[in-house]
Amino acid sequence: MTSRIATEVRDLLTGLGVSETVFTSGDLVVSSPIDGTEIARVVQTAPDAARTTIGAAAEAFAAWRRVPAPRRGELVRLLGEELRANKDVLGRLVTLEVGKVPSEGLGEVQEMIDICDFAVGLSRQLYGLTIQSERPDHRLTEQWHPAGVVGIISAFNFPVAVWSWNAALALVCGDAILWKPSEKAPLTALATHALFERALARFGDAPAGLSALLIGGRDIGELMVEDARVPVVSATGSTRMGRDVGERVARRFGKAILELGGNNASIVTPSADLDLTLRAVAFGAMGTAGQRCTTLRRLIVHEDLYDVLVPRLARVYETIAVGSPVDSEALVGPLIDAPAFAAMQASLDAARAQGGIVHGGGRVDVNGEGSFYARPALVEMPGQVGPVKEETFAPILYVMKYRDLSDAIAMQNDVPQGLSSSIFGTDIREVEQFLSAAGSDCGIANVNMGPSGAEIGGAFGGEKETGGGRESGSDAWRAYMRRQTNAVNYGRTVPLAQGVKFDVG
Ligand code: UN1
Repeated sequence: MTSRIATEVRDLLTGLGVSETVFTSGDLVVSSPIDGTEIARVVQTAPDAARTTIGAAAEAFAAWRRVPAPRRGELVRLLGEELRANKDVLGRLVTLEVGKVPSEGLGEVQEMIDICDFAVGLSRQLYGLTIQSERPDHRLTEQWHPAGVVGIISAFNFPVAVWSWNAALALVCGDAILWKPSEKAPLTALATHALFERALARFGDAPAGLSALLIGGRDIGELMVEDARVPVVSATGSTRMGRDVGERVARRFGKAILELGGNNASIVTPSADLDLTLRAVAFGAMGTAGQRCTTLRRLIVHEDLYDVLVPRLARVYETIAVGSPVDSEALVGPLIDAPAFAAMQASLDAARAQGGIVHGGGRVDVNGEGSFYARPALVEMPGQVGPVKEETFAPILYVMKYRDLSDAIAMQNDVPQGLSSSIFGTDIREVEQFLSAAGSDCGIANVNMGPSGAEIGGAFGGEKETGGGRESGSDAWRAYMRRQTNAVNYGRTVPLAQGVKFDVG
């Protein structure tokens, strides 16, 4: 029997022009986490077809790199227009396929629109440098050229926005793109690509093969990772996956942009505004059902505040609405699948074994056996031990005490991951210590907000096991181009650098 979610998904996808065969006659089974029902069977890309697609992308690149960048920006501007016009449809599909509550589904599409706007502006920039030459009548410059085919591997939790961060930049930078979406979220990828194809049709003369989807499991991703025709691979997902991708891409001297695990902490100092802190912590730790790389997972609270803040927080955890994103106004939707729920329970058991006091965390029956909803868990921990140092992709917030800010910062940094972090406080000395070179070691460090929910304007990514890549705003575009230094002699002699003489008379 076709579920009501399957019917809605079918109507939305066909409305965008995706052929029904593509998502009903394959063997990649997709279920909605909302009620666990099967919603599609997507056709996977065969390995041979994937190799041909990579070849076509390489050919498209050869043409696209010669198109002036502002003209390339026009394609991304049209993509942004399609996304604006179809924000509701794509946002709804994000909700249906991965279970995000409506405002977060729509927010994800807004993030795509924002990066398109940003990239359009960039298409008239992509600045190089001029450098003063030490030689007379010489000019020294640096310019940026397109890098080649960019392979994008994305995760289920931001099934479309992370693609757009990479795609919008890569396209204006003159690259061709390939996209291997998460096996758990191929439908939103099909929808996004249909919108991209509309933009292409309106654009008119983009080379065939400029962008393609590679749908399937790990083996299809590996084809891209191993292929020297793909000089840049941008991968979002687990540290385990990223270590493998990074090593393989490096072995063939390709470049990897890695955005991997986070184990993000916030420090609550004595000068914090507690009402603000409470709201920000709630969104940071429970938003997206704890399934963001940037989710707040560790709260390090000054001992003088602990007995005030933690009971207030526990009340929010007890009362926050957990429920279906389509049938309720709940702020916390489902976990993606059964393994995610099992991992959450395993971490809670491990925390208990280490002396943790667990509030919440149990299963909430919303739509029966096949779907996995959980009450977010607040866990008081005696110290930073066991599961606290791991990333469990679920709504678990470990709370710990500190006395000196330096100890709190050391604790915040004492995990393998280095994506995001934040401090709550109004004492400028404490805040600046946290932001200083001896402060947070993460790629993102915020003040009076949680670690998640970044705008696209800043560079996004993190250090240590988070992988070191940067995507999205600021100068992240450079990773999608290759740098070339140009020295030009416009004189009539051959003066050598460093005063070297080589006079052949
Ligand atoms: C992710 O979880 O992979 O900063 C990306 C945020 C979002 C992006 C998260 N803008 O939380």
